[in-house]
Amino acid sequence: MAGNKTFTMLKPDAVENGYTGAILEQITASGFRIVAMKLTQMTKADAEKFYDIHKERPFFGELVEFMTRGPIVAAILEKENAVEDFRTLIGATNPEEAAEGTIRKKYATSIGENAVHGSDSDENAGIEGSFHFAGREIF
Ligand code: RTP
Ligand code: MG
Repeated sequence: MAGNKTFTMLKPDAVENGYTGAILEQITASGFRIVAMKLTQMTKADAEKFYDIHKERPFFGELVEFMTRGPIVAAILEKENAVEDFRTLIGATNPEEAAEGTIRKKYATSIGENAVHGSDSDENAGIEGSFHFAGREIF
């Protein structure tokens, strides 16, 4: 079923700030169906592996530190055109550049602590979903 799933994480800042319910409400109200979900915390090794593509970037250490400092909500979402539509819903990486009404505009703190992750391709959605969930956890 390529093309209709994406993977998301509500990042530690969003969970700490008590935005979990509001963000999930906006996601489901926007037509995404939750097909897998859990509260979990990544280890340093998990985060380094998940963000391997960014390992040469100057913010890598900060990103791993941030993503491991507390629990996240990991979820797989289903909707037609899921990857692209979800990235539209969350808005630009930097909340200052994110469109009005987007999740990052409303709930992100900074470019680093930006409340939510969204997969950037169908291929990565599959890889990232499998990183966090076993087959029997996906409905
Ligand atoms: P994400 O992967 O979390 O959905 O975000 P994205 O595609 O919009 O951004 P990406 O370029 O993939 O960067 C991944 C995450 O790294 C942190 N970041 N910090 N300090 C900085 O300049 C900086 N740039 C990126 C953010 O948490 C970003 O979401
Ligand atoms: Mg990305």
